Amino acid sequence: MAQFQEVSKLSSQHPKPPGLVLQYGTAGFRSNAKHLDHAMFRTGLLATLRSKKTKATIGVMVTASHNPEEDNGVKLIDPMGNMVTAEWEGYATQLVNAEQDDLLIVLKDIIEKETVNMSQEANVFVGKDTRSSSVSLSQAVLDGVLALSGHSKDYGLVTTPQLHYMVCCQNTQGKYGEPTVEGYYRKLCQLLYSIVSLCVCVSLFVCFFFFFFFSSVQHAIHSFLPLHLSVDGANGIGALKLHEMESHVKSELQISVFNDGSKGKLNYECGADFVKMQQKPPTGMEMSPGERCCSYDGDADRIVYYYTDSEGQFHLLDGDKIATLISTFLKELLTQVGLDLKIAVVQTAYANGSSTRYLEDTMKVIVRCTKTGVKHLHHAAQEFDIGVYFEANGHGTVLFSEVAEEKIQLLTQDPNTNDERKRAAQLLQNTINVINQTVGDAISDMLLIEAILAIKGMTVQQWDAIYTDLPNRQLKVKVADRRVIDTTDAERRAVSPAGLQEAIDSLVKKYKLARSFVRPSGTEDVVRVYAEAETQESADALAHEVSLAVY
Ligand code: 16G
Ligand code: ZN
Repeated sequence: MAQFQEVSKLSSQHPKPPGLVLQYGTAGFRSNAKHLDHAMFRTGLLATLRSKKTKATIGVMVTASHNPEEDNGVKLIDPMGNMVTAEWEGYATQLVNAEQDDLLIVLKDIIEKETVNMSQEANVFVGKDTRSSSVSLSQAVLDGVLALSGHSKDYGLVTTPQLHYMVCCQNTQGKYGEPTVEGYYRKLCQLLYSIVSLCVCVSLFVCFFFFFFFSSVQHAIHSFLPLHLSVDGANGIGALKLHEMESHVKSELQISVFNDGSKGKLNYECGADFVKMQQKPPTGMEMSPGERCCSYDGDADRIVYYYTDSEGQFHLLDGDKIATLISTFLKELLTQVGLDLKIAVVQTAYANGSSTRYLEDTMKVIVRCTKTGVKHLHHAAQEFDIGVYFEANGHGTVLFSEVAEEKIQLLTQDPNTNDERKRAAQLLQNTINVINQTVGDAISDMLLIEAILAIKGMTVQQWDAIYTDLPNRQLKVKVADRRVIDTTDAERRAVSPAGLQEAIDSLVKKYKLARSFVRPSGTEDVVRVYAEAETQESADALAHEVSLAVY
């Protein structure tokens, strides 16, 4: 077939280094950019097949997120903006690892197994981050789509969540929004305006209720507008996009962008991963005591907040604190509207023990723990009316079931609902719209957090004080073969090698409020060790002792 001749011809321009093996993991394919040209071309092929199979638009994002500038990676996005299924992850690994002469055999095998109708049209959206290698690598993806006569749309420089959003908009015929970057800003920012204006209404209402004078009402309005925030853009795509968005929110939110890529290197001593792992501010950021700051990662799907206090002490508000703020806000609104919707928070084993205790014991919210990796959290969150999921590293979002969305929308239109209830329903409705439900999104999460803080009249210090994190430490250990470690119970217990869990258990017993686990990394050739305890010294010592037990 002519189609396959084109694949042969173009694939010879993107040859596979013989013997190289890559694995499609939680972050897609990720490696040094030098090894990825063939993987990109072949991911373009597979995206085209997936599009034919699903009769929908598929996304391909070229990024290595928080990895160093020299690395790159690629990830497929399914029609509703989700990650691809496990089966197709398997096909991706098979196709990318096929030696040059076997490529067509493996390709035809996938077509046959999935009964792909090759005469079906295919559409693929492609996006890339700011890495210098992303230019040629995204071209390789486009070549792959072309080789199977698929249509492609190159969005160029976009954040990962923006591309997820475009794919979802396209496949829902605009129901989710308009599949353009401008449409994305308009959707997200308009909601900030209305959330803030509703907040003004709430302030007016509260002030009226307490018989405050008009002047104090004015004060209440002006005391939080515009909001001020310093953002570390990790010298990546997030910084570019914040500059693009600035004009949309000028009078509501003033953003000072640091590490915007004009001087520094991508993710180098900056970005959400650096700040979370090092528990210190990024370089290149000017911070005054008490000032609210946040960091994005290299593809802007993660966010963490922080501030320094008057003594210069650094305080981190990670994904757990964000999940707590958002779920508390949503739970309060649900109580106000009187809707009986099941809300849950989904975390991983990395969630700080204090956050889990606070959510379960004080907030009385259902908490679920899943394996690391967004798809696991996303999947678990789908089981509830409202599922708030966040990894401690700052990747997360909120999912609303169709039933929840319908009930909330009905309330906003119900003529028999009183004003206070209607306002709360309207806030819920606006919250739904500001959230990127396809995947964690630093820009969307930031706009929501800023709105919540404004509505609650809360400072970053008050948010931080909701609960106190247990001191913790993460270490990585290099071992001969990390796959000998197998885990169960959402990665909280090791089942192999024999004796390891017993060793961890007896070490944990030595410390107060202690917990520790080990798991093989899905993105690096290391074993990760996590420990928390009553004091930083204990957490450090426990992490060290557990890492010795791993050898
Ligand atoms: C990937 C995952 C992230 C997870 C991280 C863990 C996605 C989109 N990303 O970046 O959620 O926290 O891997 O890395 O799923 P690790 O396995 O090396 O600890
Ligand atoms: Zn990322």
